Amino acid sequence: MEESKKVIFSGIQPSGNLTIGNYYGALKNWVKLQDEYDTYYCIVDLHAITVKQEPKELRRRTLEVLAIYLACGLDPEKNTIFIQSHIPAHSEAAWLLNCFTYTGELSRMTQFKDKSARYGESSISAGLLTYPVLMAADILLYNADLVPVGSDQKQHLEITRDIASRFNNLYSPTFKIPEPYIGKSGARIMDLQHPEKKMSKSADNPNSYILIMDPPEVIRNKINRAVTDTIGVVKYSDDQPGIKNLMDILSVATGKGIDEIEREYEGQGYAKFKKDVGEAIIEELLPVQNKVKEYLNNKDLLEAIYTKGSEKANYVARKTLSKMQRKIGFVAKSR
Ligand code: AQP
Repeated sequence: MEESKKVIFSGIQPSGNLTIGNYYGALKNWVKLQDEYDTYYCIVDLHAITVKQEPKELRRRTLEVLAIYLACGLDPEKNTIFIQSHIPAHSEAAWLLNCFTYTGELSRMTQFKDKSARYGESSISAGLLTYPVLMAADILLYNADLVPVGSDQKQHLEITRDIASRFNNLYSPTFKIPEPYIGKSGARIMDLQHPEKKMSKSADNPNSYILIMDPPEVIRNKINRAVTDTIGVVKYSDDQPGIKNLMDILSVATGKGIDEIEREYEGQGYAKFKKDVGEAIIEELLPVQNKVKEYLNNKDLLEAIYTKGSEKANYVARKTLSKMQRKIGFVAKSR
């Protein structure tokens, strides 16, 4: 039975505190996949250090992300949940795959262009350029069939497929070629101050995002300050990107359809609408926040969970890595 399940791999970087973008765009959907698929959910700390991180904060956030995964409903018995840096095969495979990737294709990646523009020439690490190769290693090590990706990550999955095919053609079939997983529900949540950009945990202005751990008062204030327009009608239109985003949020938080929301707020202006969006988020996040706090008070349990996850992940990843090493022509280690 277990063998027939398709494999899914995904992860979130502990590069900042998680936002409702991570919640509605990733976590809430991951939970729905845990019965049907063989799922690997990773906290991708190796990816996080492609930009500067404060060590103490990185450590704190990594455990908090794990607590959030669990609090959102990911069951450690059903999913392999682990911390990326605990599995040396990720770094080793990434090096090998680096040698089958062209610098030209890496420098064309939109995320690299965006982040390098943001952090300035002198502080762009080589890791930021080779980030997609590490992501390819993450996915290919577990023979993932499917990778849930937001539209911003599509390019990285494409390059993973290219690298895998290149390796397979050069040697012999080694890697499964992964497909994007497009969920039935799930939304792209936009920046509350600049709704033309996606909501990002590393945005400079805290009013741009709502954190999963933001207290109710903060959530109310941030929604109140969210940019709207002077049209004054709750309508799902590209001319009203701020309102459109808030409608998407209300829809994923309550399960109401967009048409239903338009009808409900017809002729009412924005005040009541914004209030309801804030309350819907609070209602959904409060139980999650309480569970996160409980998990964070039980560090032994967190340690037991990531240790168990890394044992399974390590077994699978090492097997793929050995296969890669053998095909490339490395001399096998004596046992
Ligand atoms: N705004 C969003 N809307 C929908 N989905 C989102 N995701 C992130 N932001 C949104 C989804 O969360 C998963 C993991 O994201 P990540 O943290 O690994 O990287 P990211 O996409 O680069 O997220 P951030 O918040 O923008 O991180 P920083 O600021 O550190 O670069 C993915 O499945 C992603 O689609």
